[in-house]
Amino acid sequence: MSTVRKILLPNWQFKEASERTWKEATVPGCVHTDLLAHNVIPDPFVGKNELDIQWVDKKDWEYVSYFTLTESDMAEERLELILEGLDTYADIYVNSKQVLSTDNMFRIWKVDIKSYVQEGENMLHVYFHSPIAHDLNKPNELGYNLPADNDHSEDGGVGEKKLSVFARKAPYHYGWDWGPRFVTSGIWRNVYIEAWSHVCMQDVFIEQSHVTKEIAKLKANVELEASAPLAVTISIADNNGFSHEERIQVKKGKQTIAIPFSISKPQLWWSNGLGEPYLYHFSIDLFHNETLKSSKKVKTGLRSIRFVRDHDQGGQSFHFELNGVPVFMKGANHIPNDSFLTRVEKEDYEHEIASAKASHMNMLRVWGGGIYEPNVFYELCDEYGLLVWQDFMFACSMYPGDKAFLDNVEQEAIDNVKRLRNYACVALWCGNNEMDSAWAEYVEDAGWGWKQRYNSAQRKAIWQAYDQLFHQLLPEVIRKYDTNTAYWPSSPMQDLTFNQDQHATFASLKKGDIHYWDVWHGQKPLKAYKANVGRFMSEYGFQSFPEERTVRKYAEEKDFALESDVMLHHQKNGSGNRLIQTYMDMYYKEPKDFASFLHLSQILQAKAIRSAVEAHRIHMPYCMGTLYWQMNDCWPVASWSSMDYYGRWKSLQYEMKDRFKPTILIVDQQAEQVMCTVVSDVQQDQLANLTLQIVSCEGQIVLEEAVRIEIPKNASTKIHLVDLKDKKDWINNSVLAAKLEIDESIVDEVTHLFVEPKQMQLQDPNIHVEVIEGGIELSCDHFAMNVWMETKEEGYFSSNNFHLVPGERKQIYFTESLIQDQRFENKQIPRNINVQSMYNFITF
Ligand code: BMA
Repeated sequence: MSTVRKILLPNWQFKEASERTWKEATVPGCVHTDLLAHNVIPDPFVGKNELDIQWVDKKDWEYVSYFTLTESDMAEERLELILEGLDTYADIYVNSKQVLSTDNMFRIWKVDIKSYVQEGENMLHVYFHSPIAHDLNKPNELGYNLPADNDHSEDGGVGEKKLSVFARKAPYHYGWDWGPRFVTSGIWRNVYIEAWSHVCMQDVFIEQSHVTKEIAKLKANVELEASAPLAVTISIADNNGFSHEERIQVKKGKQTIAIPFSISKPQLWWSNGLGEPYLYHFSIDLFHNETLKSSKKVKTGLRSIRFVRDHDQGGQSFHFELNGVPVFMKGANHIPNDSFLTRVEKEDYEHEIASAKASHMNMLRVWGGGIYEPNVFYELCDEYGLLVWQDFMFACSMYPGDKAFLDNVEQEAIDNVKRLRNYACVALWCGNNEMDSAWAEYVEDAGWGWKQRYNSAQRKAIWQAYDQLFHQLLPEVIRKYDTNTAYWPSSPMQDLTFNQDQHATFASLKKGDIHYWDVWHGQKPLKAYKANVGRFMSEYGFQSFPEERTVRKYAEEKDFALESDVMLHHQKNGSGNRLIQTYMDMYYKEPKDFASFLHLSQILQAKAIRSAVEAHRIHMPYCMGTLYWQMNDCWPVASWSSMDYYGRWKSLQYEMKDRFKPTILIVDQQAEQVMCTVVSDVQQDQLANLTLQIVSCEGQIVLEEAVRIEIPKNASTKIHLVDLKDKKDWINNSVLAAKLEIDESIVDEVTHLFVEPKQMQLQDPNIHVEVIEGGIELSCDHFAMNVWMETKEEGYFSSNNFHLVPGERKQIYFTESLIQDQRFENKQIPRNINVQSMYNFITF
């Protein structure tokens, strides 16, 4: 009796259904990347090529693999074909007989093909129906279009028909306000045959019923199938010498066996900033008569996560408690890393997650318009200590509610909850993105104007579908399959009240989470961030352009104008360019050329999000989380991201690395007073020295103060006030340089401008760069605003986009890889460094 074996399927080929010749294919992959590899389509990301390859999604595509089975393969009782991801409408044939038909990209498909195969050569044939042709008639069948504001149906040549909502397929494939429309087809995750006899473990869930530093009470829920009753032994062991064994009589068929066990004095898993994200490596082995029959490995961290929504003075809390500690969440919203998902390698995920860690983040939100990410994403979040807010894949649309659709979604939810529930990082399941507030059932004049498009029967049907899906079906799946993780129906939302208090509106900052878009979409000035702080800010954002190097990947020199066709094509938010320009005029002088404009847009974005983050952190513990929109990009484009498609850090990423530090000083000017506040995420009280200097642009110290302060743990504390009365004459020719020192090391530095940047009297700063032990040191002769360093080689600086005051010496470290070095300790010296500052970017 052998153990369960995996048989891989080799040598894939593909073709368009009406064609004859098969071509080599990559699996996992998709039609677009295979066509690109054969030069059938041009690079989809260059120029306006997107529009020329919309034909791909109107065709059917076929994939085939010839595989060999041996005599011993054939001797197994079961040969289960497992398809971990098919995008999307596919018929699967084994040796020309249909074994399966699929309709959901997010599900895992499994079928026993024993009776269809033979010893020797066999054929697996996957026929993909065009997702567009498949769903084209759905709006007619339903009698109306469902709202789906981001679906670029016109670009796809299907007019008004919003088909994205009918397909259980990544919503962003149909276009978004930062993404192109590429409706892919393909085998996007692994395909293999699992060969076994007698008994096979399908899944092991290590349920964490009760975890404290004294004891972790756990339960291994082992899901297995046996072809006949059998006496087995199941052993559970970890990497620390713990082991536990149980003898069990299994019955014929599928069953789940619960094996309780406990680990005393467990080493807990902590999120970034609070401690080590320690992981246990569990091996679960199933034996029959001393022979190993089936085994599984589960790597997980032991921790308790509580989603706390207690009534309090301010309304109702919205925060996460990790191992009993209330944690302020700092992070961003994550979107898929590519329009073509299988191009995303482990290194790409790791670069993103290492960037998040280097930026002192502790949470990423996997947003509902993308995908349930592959295991590697969550493994890395576990390893790096990043908590995950996990949306189900529904966003900014309303969806059908027929039984077939709901059954399909239920299975999708089960598959993904089971796949992800072992990861220590998963902190919250959330039903959808912005649907509760966009529809706004209980407030007639709230929402995005969707309800009014329908008659009362249609309205009722649409809301009923919503209610069933997000208030019944999904929470029920969580209750059954992931008991210990909380569920939140929609982001943003106040509370599930079934009345007008349910929806998040900007008037209600007292409970629930908030997507604050009055700055940007609502065109309010940046100071509006300060007045609109809720209990948890799960979205807010500000666009910028990627750097010139990245723009050159899609545009040629001749396109280098904001309103050129190509630049506009890579700006998917209709008002985007106008908004960038309007805000830029408010705060900055005119950029001197196109390249400077690109960079100034990044400086502007960093300024905007900095002011939001400071407003949120200053209001801790009233506000207990800030996740800006958005971390990454799926192609090179103007967007709200902090790092571009190539993983290059925009000014914003550096700003976040600075503003998400565990202990920060916030300098806030209101009229003639400047208030200094210290926010600390550190779990101990600290003693510090605060030094304040008012320095003129030429380097003269106008005023100096030093105070000794106490910083309470995990709190925001106002510590010092500077009065600006009578000091008006030097205000646009000097800055406030503040330093916070603990045990003789500087934990934070802030250079505060008393006026808007465009009012500053800038002169050539004459920046000096000196090589020092393991890094470089910068100094200047005249105030240098928004110093920006670039190198030819790809790399990251320990700090960038900072102001430099004459007399100050700033040490900078550099790394070529954040995966190797998130703390910039490897001390690489950047070559060919180019240092500029605001003085170089603007016209005078
Ligand atoms: C948020 C997101 C996305 C969108 C972004 C920018 O609300 O949920 O739908 O891309 O705004 O508009």
